[in-house]
Amino acid sequence: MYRDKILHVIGNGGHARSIFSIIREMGFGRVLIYDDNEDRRSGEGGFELLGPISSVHNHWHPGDLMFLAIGDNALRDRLARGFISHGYQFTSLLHSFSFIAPGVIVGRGVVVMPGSVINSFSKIDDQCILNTSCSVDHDCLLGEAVHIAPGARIAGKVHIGARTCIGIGASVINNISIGVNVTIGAGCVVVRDVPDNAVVVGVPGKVIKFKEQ
Ligand code: JB2
Repeated sequence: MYRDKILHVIGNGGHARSIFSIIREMGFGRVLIYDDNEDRRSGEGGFELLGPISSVHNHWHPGDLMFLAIGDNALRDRLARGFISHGYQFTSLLHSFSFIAPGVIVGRGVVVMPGSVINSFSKIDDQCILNTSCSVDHDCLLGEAVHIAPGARIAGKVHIGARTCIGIGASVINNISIGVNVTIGAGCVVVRDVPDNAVVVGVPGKVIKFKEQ
């Protein structure tokens, strides 16, 4: 299905290394990678490592697809808005060893890593990362550029605001609302609603500070 497509990958750091196997599985005709850091322009067999991010417009053709391999939620969100305003098209990367239930809506530029489950009627907005073996249960809403880190568990009817990161192995009980730009620490158990910009750690989760905006 993707054999005739060219995929432009922005970023060649740790997150890119996580998504390469999905890109290979999807079978894109060509994969072109960009990074502003010159030290990161070597490496991945079969993929073409090009110049800085700004050079993508020299290589872009109508019908091509883009993916942002950038783990930082704020940066990914900002870059996505810029690229969309210039007409670039994003694809999502869904690994075959993930389960996406009927009724789920997945936006653009989303990655669903191996072992992840998204249950019925959840909505995953653009540029979200559903990292390795995470689960998002029924009727959840994830805003733009949310990152659910490996092994995190989100119960049913949880709302998560844009650019929030749910840390590795964290759990969120059902019917919870988490604000925008929140960080939930590794292994945290969230049992209460969380306000915007909060950093929450521990079991049960407690707000320890608020991030500057
Ligand atoms: O301020 C920036 C900037 N900061 C990092 N401006 C621009 N234009 N680019 C920036 N980058 C670029 O983001 C780096 O050059 C690199 O291409 C890309 C990714 O940065 P990094 O390698 O630091 O992290 P990552 O996002 O690939 O991976 C992190 O997040 C993942 C979700 C790692 O922690 C991974 O382990 C994690 N799985």
